Amino acid sequence: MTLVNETAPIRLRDYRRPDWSVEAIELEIDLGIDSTEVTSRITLHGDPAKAEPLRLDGEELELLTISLDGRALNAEDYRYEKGVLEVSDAHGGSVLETRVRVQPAANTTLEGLYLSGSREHGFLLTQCEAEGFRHITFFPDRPDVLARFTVTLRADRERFPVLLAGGNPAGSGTLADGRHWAKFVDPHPKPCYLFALVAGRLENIQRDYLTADGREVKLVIWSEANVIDRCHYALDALERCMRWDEHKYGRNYDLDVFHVVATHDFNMGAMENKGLNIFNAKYLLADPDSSTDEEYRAVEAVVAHEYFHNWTGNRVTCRDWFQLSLKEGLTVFREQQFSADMNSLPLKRIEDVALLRRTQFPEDAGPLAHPVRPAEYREINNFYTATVYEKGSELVRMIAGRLGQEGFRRGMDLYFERHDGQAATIEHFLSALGDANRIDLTPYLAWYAQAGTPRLHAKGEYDSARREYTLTLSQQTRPTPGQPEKTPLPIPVKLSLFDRSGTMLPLHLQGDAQVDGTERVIVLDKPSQRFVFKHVSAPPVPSLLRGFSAPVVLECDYSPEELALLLTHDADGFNRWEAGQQLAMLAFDTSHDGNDSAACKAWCDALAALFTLQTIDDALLADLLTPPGEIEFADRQSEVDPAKIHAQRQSLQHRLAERIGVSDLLARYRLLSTDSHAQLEAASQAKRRLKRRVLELLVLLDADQAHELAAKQYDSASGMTDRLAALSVLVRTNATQASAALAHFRERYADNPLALDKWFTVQAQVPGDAALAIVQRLENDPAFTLKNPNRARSLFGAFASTNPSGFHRTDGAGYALIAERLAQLDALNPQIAARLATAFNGWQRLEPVRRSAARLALEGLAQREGLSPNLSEIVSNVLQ
Ligand code: 0A1
Ligand code: ZN
Repeated sequence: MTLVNETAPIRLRDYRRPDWSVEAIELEIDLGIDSTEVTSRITLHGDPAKAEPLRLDGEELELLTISLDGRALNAEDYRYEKGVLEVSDAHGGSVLETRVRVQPAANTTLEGLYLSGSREHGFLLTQCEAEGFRHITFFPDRPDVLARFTVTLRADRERFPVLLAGGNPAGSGTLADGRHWAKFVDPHPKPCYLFALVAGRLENIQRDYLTADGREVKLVIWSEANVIDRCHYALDALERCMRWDEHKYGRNYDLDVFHVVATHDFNMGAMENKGLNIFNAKYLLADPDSSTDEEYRAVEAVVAHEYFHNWTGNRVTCRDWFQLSLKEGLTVFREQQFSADMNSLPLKRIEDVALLRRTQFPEDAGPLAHPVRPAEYREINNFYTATVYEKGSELVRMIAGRLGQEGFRRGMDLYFERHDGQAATIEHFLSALGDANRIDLTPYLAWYAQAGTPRLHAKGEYDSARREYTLTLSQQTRPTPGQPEKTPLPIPVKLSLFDRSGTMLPLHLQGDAQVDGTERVIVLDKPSQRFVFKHVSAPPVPSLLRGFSAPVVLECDYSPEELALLLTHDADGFNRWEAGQQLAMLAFDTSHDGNDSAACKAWCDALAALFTLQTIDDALLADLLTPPGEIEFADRQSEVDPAKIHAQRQSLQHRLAERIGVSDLLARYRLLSTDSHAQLEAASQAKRRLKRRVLELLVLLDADQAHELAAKQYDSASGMTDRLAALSVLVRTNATQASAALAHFRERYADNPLALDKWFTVQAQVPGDAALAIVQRLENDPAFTLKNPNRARSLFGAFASTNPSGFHRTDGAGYALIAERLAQLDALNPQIAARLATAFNGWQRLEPVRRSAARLALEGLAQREGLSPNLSEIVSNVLQ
């Protein structure tokens, strides 16, 4: 099967420094919904010796006028075709002025300048990362061209009372005909992907902030009037993360104002534009009535993520888009540290590792696998992936662990000192961290260059005569597309040894002069290595990869008893959870046709004991009681039957519920229900989390009773967490009470799109064959639209990417529906279509019937005329 993909890939090894630099850009923008005129004056510097003609990027721009150093250019002086404006006579020191027209309201891609909301009430905004600026004006649209931006916005005052751009305000005033203007100057040179503007009728909340180095800053959050009351939590979170960055990394904010704007129409989570962050409303608005506890945490995390970019991304930016993880992996890591500090370290680690396994491991194991620093791409927007973000963060974490807290801070200080104001590479980052600590970190570069999740095999042998324990570690990474051969990587393995009573043993590694605590890191950097521990008096149980010290799959022949011991005794919450996950995997692999294996028994017994003990934090207990997800189980199988996986996982949970027993579950549910206020305190959140889990177990044993409780919980819930948990149990288990609750929810949240998204999602996640008809009914709901990314994701994304037993029908109707909608979506918004298409990742490992149905749908899609480069790249890669 060949798919025509005419564009040649862009390769990392072809990188060349820009021929032209831009000292400054002055923009004058006359805003209108249908037509906006952009005048740009750029001061260029080029090396006259090189004599390359000036080439600027520009997509779908209507060129009105063009002049060089004040002289209007003739048709023979320039050429504009295929997204490039070439000007023949430019020389070092030239000023090029262009005037172009763009059409915001007609722009459905949500890239460049576009309209959010309706023509009457909506507002204008921009999204430039990665290559959106070329949809606004002509410019060298690459991150290694940094320029000083001066921006003047002009618009009708009545229709666009608020005018915002990045940088510091530098004046505003009135014009004739009811128009007004506002000017902004950004003192920090920046790449054009960090440019932003916003214009419309917006309200704000604000607060004064004094930075640690004494700058008075205005923090302002903007949104449409009807949701401005839901922005307070984000403003608090912003202040918290600013303080944290000052304290933890010594980084201060560097402009006089920091604007944050919420929009319902956004392709991604949020965007770190310098001084003017723009957020998907989903990650900015929060209130107890319509946001769950998880959503509160997500708002805090994303606000922090975007703010942290001001240093890791903006002050030090990326030389080219291959270095994307330089800013993203590092910023995700910083956000994870912050969230752990604000909430709970083990819970955050559990959440992040579970996310990595659910999203990044499957990516790394299939046709879309790519290194954290890819070597080539066609469409850069397709590389905002779990690998670049989440695995990238794990790499930073490994390195930070190697350097220790102080060493990492020293390294980061040197990184900022050396590269502030520059466009840097992963090599620069590793050199700074290494140099500050006199350590050679270049071996870690291989992690950035090699795709695939390494398998770490561990085997322990105890020699009672010598009282020695030998741990043999070996590593292997399977081939990935374009990378048949793999090299061994440095894998830091944090470990402890436990005796059979659950006590940690002192560690005396052969070669060390003495005992070195009860937890330490050993580094495997060869295909295989032996580590000998001395003075071990009895066969120990190793606790390996503590805190998930490296992003690998651990293969270790634990017995069920050994895992149960760790699940019961490990003092570290994360490792306790991890032991439970491994034990559940073992139980899953060994229990068939209702026969409980030893592993299943051990898992249920250990959890039932922890359940009654009541000494563990409620939230951690909720996580312990949750087996790995269906996607994680599927990831380990060579021939996947999603319906079977769903059934087997359900039966595992059924066993657990039985082992705990109805009466204990009920008693605990009642106990947890006494705290019914939707408070944000950790203890209240933890109760809600456990209550949901208990209800989910209860419904497996006694559906009628659980449905009654759920219906009551739905009616009396004081916040969204309890309400949605109850609704989800009712809907997923087909309760008679479900339809009334759904109707109520629909009505109650008719004017709240973020809440309504959840209404679509719970229904799209009904397991099994019932899901398809539900999805088909819902797409005809008047509130459904493909034009809004959140809404499209809430239905089709939830169905195709998070409901394996619903999407992967044997008749292929799930695939056919999604393929059809992908084609429609692609015509509106290629970025969103391409992302949804990744739901097909892994189809090659489906059992034969589903596999051929999936192939048919994908090939049909591939053959359609006029697919965007975004979608066709994903479809052709997935099909390989
Ligand atoms: N840099 C943003 C992510 C982002 C990427 C692309 C976008 O538009 C195509 C928008 C946002 C972040 O990491 O938060
Ligand atoms: Zn980011």
